[in-house]
Amino acid sequence: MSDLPPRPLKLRGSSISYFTGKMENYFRLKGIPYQLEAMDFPSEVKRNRERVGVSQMPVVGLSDGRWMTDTTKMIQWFETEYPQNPVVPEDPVLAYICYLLEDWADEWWWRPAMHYRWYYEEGARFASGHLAREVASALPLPLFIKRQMLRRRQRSGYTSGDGIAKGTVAGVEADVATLFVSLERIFKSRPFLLGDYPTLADIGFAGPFFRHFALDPIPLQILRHTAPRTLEWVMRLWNSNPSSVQGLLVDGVPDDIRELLRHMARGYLHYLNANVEATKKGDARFTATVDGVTYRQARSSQYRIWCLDELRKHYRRLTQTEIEKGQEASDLECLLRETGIWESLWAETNLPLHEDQESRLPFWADSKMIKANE
Ligand SMILES: N[C@@H](CCC(=O)N[C@@H](CS)C(=O)NCC(=O)O)C(=O)O
Repeated sequence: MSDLPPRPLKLRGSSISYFTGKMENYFRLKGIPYQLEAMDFPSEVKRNRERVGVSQMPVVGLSDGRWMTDTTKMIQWFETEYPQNPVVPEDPVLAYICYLLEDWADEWWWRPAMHYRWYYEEGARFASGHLAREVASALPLPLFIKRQMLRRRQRSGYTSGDGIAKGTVAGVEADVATLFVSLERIFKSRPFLLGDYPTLADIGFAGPFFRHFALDPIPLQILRHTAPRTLEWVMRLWNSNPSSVQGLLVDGVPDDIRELLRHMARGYLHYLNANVEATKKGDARFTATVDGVTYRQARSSQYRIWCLDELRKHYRRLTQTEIEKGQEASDLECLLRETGIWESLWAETNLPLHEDQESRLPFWADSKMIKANE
């Protein structure tokens, strides 16, 4: 078992960033010391491209001088380096639920989180001021210009420029409200998503919640009034450390988790397949109706093709033993069929992946989640 790093790791990002917050929750849970440093725009954009292939936050600097990116793959790497108190449960069904929920949290809830931050004046005022001072302080421009630039960049990259038009807003917000209802139901019966202590599923959901829904003025107000238990969970997770890993995980898959999986199947997985279709056709943008909400001119993402492939690979790896034993259908397959995940997971044939795409992660990324206007 390796010892924890002797010196704090460098975590370069922003104190209000989605994925920086996810990584911090992970490091705290594992007791891995880190130092959060503000990423410096624009000077670090070029440096990060040279170091890790893309410019995105966070990046993590190891004491041997190597740099890493992509929270999903970084967490997998740290789990092999520091295997004590693993965040992925041993049980293959729960392990797979973790991979599903992490991916859903990373790739689907990003857009609503950005929506709440940048659509409403309260959120945009807070975040543009914070980011202008934190990560763009070296940019030689007046503060109000930097704030305007940030608003425009984030909106055109991630909200109005990624499928959210005026007519989409109600649907996006209803989707978030449905998630809050499901989470309240879960936290009524246990402290973390899968039981008495946090797993990768909680870490994944730290992305949208810790630095967005539970920080930005509008969703925070909604959480206070409609989902106070979920708000408590955000802080319970943040306040966790290796000694919190005690007690039991759920025995079997509770109905409340099945409900989340159904929600994911009719929404995110459907979107992932529309993204595959668009990418196959070479379309940079596509329109898709997902769970009753029409996203027009959403950006297609090469990275998310890889995400779907990763979900398939995890499934195959986790069910290897059952397959070798000649068992007809694994317990996991039954769960995935019942919740509607199965069909969408395998619907697309010949995923349009690039050769060896993302195979060098977490030390080198071939593509970004989605491209913002830079
Ligand atoms: N899949 C990546 C996503 C990282 C990411 O997209 N981070 C956002 C900020 S929270 C970012 O840097 N976006 C790039 C940009 O805005 O140019 C991860 O898990 O680390």
